[in-house]
Amino acid sequence: MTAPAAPSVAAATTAFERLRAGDPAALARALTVLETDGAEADALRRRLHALVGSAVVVGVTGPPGVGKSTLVDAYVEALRRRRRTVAVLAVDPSSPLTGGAVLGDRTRMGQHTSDTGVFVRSIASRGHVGGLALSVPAMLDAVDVAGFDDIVVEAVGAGQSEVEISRFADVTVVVGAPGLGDDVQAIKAGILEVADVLVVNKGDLPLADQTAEHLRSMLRLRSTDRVPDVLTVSATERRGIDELVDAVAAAGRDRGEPGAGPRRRATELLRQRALAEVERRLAGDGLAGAALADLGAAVHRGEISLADATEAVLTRCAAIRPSQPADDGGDEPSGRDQR
Ligand SMILES: Nc1nc2c(ncn2[C@@H]2O[C@H](COP(=O)(O)OP(=O)(O)OP(=O)(O)O)[C@@H](O)[C@H]2O)c(=O)[nH]1
Ligand SMILES: [Mg+2]
Repeated sequence: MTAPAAPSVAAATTAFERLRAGDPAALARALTVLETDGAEADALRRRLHALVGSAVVVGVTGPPGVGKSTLVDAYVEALRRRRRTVAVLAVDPSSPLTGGAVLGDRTRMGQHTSDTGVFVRSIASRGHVGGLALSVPAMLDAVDVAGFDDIVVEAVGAGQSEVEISRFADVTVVVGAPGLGDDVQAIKAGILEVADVLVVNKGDLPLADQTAEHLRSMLRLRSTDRVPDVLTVSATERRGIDELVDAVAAAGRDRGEPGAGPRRRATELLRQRALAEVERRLAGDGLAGAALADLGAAVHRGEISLADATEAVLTRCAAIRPSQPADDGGDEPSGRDQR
């Protein structure tokens, strides 16, 4: 039996059609829908997944203050000279409660506001309890459908977001600055691992070349085959930016056959959803939450191995029906309940 289309599905269909027609207001609204993640988001995501595939997603990350935003601005300029359209999603960790930062200031993108080939959007990472990955991959799909050639995601390298970014970007650019060379912990090993291209920005300052050399020697110590390029650039003086565009394009060519990026984003979305859902079920005081406490006690008493207890917890989680069923619901009987 087919239920009549829910209002959310009708709204998502309209949103999708306007998006595909390249309406910037529709894109802004679609991103809000996806970020807020209600019933309409689910319906919209389904439509988006079927059609994405041509935009190159570049993740730009690195410690605070190294010049990521200035670099992204210069990068956008260089892409526009090559007649490529570009959307920038800036992940902003600042708190909306303390006023945060003004978008134009934060992203340094003010000069592009009248250019229809550039779209800028800020994403407040504070609202994303389960991490950015719960909504950003779908937002990237929306921008992709809207027809942009390139998508740049800027994320401050604080917490998890830098590594998260690399999971749904086609190319990950890690930015550092001179002075970090002596204390390379500032660019943590975890970030180096995800870099496709490493940039030492502020190349106009002393020690930039030493920092780049330092990074190169660190990279040579690793046992992986994939050795990222290390480029020295100056975002403020617009030096080395075309080389960066070329390096990103070269790295992007290795990203797999068409559709690989969107598939990876969908997979990442699924992975994060599944993890968040397990968290949610364990946090409740229903079956899974109680099972967690009971099994924890049994592990403590040595009655069950940690591995077996883990399996048991996951089994309990799987037995709980979601409180918000997926959009089509399937035809499973609604037998089990949480209480
Ligand atoms: N000398 C020099 N300064 C730069 C360069 N690029 C950026 N800066 C300066 O570095 C400071 C930080 O720049 P942002 O672009 O805001 O750095 P960010 O990494 O985006 O900072 P967060 O978003 O706060 O992490 C600003 O004062 C910039 O003017 C550069 O190439 N050379
Ligand atoms: Mg910034």
